Amino acid sequence: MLNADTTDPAVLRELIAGELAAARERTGRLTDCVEDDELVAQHSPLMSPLVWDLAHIGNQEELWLLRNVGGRDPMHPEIDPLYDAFEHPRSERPSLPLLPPKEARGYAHDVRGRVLDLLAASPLEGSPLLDAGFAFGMIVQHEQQHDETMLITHQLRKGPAALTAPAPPDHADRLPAEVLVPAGPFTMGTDTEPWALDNERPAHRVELPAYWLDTAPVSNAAYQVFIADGGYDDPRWWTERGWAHRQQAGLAAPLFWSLDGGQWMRRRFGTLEPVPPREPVLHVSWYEADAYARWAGRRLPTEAEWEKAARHDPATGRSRRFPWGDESPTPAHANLGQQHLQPAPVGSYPAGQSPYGVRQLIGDVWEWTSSDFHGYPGFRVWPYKEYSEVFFGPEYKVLRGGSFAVAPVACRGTFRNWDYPVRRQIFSGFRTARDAGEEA
Ligand code: AVJ
Ligand code: FE
Repeated sequence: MLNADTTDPAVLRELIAGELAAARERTGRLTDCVEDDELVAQHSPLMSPLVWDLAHIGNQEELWLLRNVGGRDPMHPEIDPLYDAFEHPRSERPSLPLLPPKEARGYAHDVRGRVLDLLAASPLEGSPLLDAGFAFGMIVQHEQQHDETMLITHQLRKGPAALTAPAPPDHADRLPAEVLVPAGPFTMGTDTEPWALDNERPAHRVELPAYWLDTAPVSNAAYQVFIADGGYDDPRWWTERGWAHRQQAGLAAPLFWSLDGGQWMRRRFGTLEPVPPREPVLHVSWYEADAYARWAGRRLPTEAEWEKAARHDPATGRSRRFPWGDESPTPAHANLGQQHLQPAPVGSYPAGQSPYGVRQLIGDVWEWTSSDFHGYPGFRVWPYKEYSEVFFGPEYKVLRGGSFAVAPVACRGTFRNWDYPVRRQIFSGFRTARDAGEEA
């Protein structure tokens, strides 16, 4: 994977080609495992038909790499509006005259062939879009992000399992429940990560008071205590909006959970199974995460608290790319890349822990933070305002750290995701925090 020292264009070209191939391999796995009727069907009004994602991936790649970088003419200008995410909301997409599966695959394949020719001839420097292969990196991350979106569609899909994967390794340790992060400044965001997206920039100093942070994400077992204690029925734990939503949506447990006798069950990619007590809780909304934290006498961490715990190295005062250091993720560090279709038990991944001893910040489950999605001080749109800026504001909450569904190339200590506080079809969990106050 790319880092700031990768400057040799031949090395960079090979790396980009590898990342493009890896993304397409994943896209293939997600779309070759079901019949055409399932590719064109809408499995949930929250999601596009899989065949839309497929052609949209090709269309964005054509737009940014062939047209903007390569200066080529549009291949099929008439289809552009169909695949513009801002022209048609997801709920409308099944009624559009979309490319059928064979044509969608063919289009993405044609684009890719031309992109590989372009890459072979590109100096990968000389303009902001080309420097360090940024536009290629952005497109690789875009495809991988849609691969996560498509995995969410698979989770929402009814019917028997289409995807399988081995369980993650179970190396969970018994650890202290929380760690203390002492007061002090740290560097949030980045100026040096070559493929960082606009909302991760610029690097800036943030001063934080001391706080305690959960060593690992909140487990299903812990969450079940909240349920059993009547947490869903007690408005004291919920914000006003959260309570209104809980009432109106009839929330009583995480999405995909059901009670069978006294046993909580969950549906996971087409299989009904007992809820595993030691796994991080998954498929909860921000409102549920926030209510749990309040019930536990705690709160969600701010985005800055999450990032300091994940990146700050107290020995050097520097912020690093990942909790374990600057090296790219390996399977020993984190549960990423859809290698396993579920999170690992809480307390896993000793090699991935941060200097403060915090585990599973990267991978496993996206973690809700208390923060609204805003640009950092000095934010500049790059290269288009529809990636981040149009979403800035109080309606969206920030999630950090990536899930088992996120590719390493689209995951780092600075990466920011966002969604509405009601959403829970995403691979979302959380951990809690509290002020350290006088004791620190
Ligand atoms: C960053 C995950 C919120 O899926 O809406 C994909 C990523 N942007 N295509 C999304 C994205 C354009 C985005 N998230
Ligand atoms: Fe997209």
